Amino acid sequence: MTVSVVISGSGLWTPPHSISNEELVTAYNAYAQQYNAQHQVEIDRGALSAKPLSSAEFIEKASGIRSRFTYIKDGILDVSRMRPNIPLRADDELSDQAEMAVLAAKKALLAANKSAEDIDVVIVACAYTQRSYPALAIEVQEVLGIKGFGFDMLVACSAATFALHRAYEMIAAGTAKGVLVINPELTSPQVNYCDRDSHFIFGDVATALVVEAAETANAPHVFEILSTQAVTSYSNNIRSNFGYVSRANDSNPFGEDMLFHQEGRKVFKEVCPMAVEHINDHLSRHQFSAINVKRWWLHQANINMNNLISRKLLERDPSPQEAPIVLDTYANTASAGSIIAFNLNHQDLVSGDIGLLCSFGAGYSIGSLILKKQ
Ligand code: CO8
Repeated sequence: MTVSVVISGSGLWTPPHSISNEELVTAYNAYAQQYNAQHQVEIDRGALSAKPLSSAEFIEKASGIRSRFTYIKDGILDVSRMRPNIPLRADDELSDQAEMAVLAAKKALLAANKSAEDIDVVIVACAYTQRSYPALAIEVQEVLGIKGFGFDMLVACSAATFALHRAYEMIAAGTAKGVLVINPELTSPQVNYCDRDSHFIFGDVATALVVEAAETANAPHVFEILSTQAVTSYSNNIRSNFGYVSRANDSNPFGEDMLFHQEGRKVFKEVCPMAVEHINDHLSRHQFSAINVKRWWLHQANINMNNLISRKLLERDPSPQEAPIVLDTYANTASAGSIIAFNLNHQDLVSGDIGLLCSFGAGYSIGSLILKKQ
């Protein structure tokens, strides 16, 4: 018997703090000017490069980002710190990312009209986990009182979609009855707020989705997963060298290459055509083309990337309703971006409408799901 698998609820937890481009640029420029004054001699000698100044106008034009949410604001705008000041929690306290995950998960359960007894798998999928073990998913499982099992998975920008693929397969195979896919994207600790080219890109958020069989779903907004498709292709153009081997390498745990860094132009040029080809290929498996898609919940890294991809697919500009953008307020939230777009823009669709959820980015990795409103 073929099991119809659905997404029956979504949750979005938005952190209480936000930082505008202007605030971020003011702090960065003060830091850069202080750095340049302190290193004037080496800069004049050519031993060091001066830190260039950032601009709020550039950021908005180049990325579509106007502000970002942060889990903790304290420290990020402090010129003598330039990183969030997140208090250390004891082992017997709830960890930061588990807290974010639980807040989003509760909202997803509510939207899906489900409780802990209906779930038997928890997947925490995001770009970073704050520790290796015990898995955050198991901590979240314990807090929510879920029986069964949980695991963490990291696929950077595609963690959320790749986790949804795993959830789909588990429900289809009958090895799970209800899966919670949660994306606590705590990106701010990995952002280099001293780097003009990347200080503006990321924000914090947590999203969650409930995946179950259609026959158990009883929520008002249910989307059947018609199919999934994924591809990866190795690239060093988006990289973080942060990892547990640093201690044995004697490398600096605060070094710049331990933080997010990228060749943004190359990423833009290489990922856009990959994404277009991937999406067209996925749609063609159903004899669909772009005109059959009512809603595009695309990865949210850069508005110009989304516009280019949408134009290539549709041969016209999409309306803001067709391909919603959340970058302006949320910035790039790693794997959660397309899920935020889904969360905020799915209730108006009617039975039979087709939507496409797609992530693209670091790895490189692309993950898509074709969804049909029930
Ligand atoms: N202010 C003023 N000027 C600037 C700034 C700034 N902040 N930054 C760069 N410039 C300057 C550059 O130095 C350059 O000057 P010049 O022409 O003199 O050399 C000029 O502006 C143009 O620079 P770029 O060519 O780099 O500018 P772009 O138009 O390409 O825009 C972007 C830069 C916005 C980074 C763009 O290239 C981009 O978005 N590319 C795609 C990036 C992308 O999708 N990356 C994936 C992100 S990774 C991901 O989604 C998940 C990773 C895991 C999570 C990580 C969590 C921390």
